[in-house]
Amino acid sequence: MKMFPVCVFVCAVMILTHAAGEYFLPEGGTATNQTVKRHLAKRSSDCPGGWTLLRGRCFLYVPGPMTWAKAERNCLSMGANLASVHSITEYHGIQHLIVIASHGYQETWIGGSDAQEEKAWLWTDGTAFHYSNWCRGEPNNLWRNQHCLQINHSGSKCWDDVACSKSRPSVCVKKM
Ligand SMILES: [Ca+2]
Ligand SMILES: [Ca+2]
Repeated sequence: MKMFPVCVFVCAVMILTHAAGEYFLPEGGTATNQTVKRHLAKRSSDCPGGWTLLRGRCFLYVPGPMTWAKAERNCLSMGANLASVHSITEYHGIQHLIVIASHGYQETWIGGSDAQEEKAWLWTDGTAFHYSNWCRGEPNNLWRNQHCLQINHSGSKCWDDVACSKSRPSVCVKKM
């Protein structure tokens, strides 16, 4: 009978230690359901199945060729956008993703477009368009009808503006 209070104390400490280790409870904080839920969500914030984590965002290569608008809508249906790219490292990461999935450097849609205003390139996910990897002489807006961004163009595997009605595989992105 005397052991009972000891056990209660030790067990409580063990449970609390375990809880703190698992859920990163703030010091002196209490394990309200909300706290635990929030920290669990943080811990289980890896990318969904099939998506690849690249520099804090989740990317998915979609092999089925679609027009640019259909590709964006397909990404939207998964809570994502066509991919924005913000550095050479990120671009290489996306290219690697495509090579792994398709065994080649397919010309692929990402989320850049100047359809709203010529030369005013925007990303569909709303992020700033400050990095680019255009091929020499691109974007050239050929026939005044090239407003969508494909990657892996030509031997240099660089960026080209093409007609949005072309069918291409695509890459989606979403936040973790
Ligand atoms: Ca254009
Ligand atoms: Ca072009």
